[in-house]
Amino acid sequence: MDNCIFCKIVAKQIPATVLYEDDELMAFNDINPAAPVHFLIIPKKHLSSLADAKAEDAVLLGKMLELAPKLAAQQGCAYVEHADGSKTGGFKTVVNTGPNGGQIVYHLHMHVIGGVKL
Ligand code: D5M
Repeated sequence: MDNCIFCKIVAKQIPATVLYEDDELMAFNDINPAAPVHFLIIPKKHLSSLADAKAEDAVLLGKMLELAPKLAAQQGCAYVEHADGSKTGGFKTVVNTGPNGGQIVYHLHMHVIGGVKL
């Protein structure tokens, strides 16, 4: 997508602090962080929003969800269930969709936010 800022990040045409990259996914820090940890996980393939995802994208969406806790842990936000049953850490995942969902960038992305109690 020519005019998509996240496609430009994927193409390395504009800079980002990249936390993870493979053939299908990329994760980078949000330029306007809402918390000490705030990064975005995107598919490299351009999908405008979650509403544009098709059944064939289900595995890709699953990979985004699976990556979130791994990268969150690397960023110091691991969710831990302790032996005594207590729970610590964790993070928030958000996918804004469309104007009423507060979506600003129309390339599907999952926010991962943490580092404070939200
Ligand atoms: O949020 C879009 C998010 O994308 C918002 O939190 C800012 C972030 N953003 C916008 N441009 C960049 C660049 N260039 N690098 C990193 N992060 C960026 P949403 O409201 O979900 O569409």
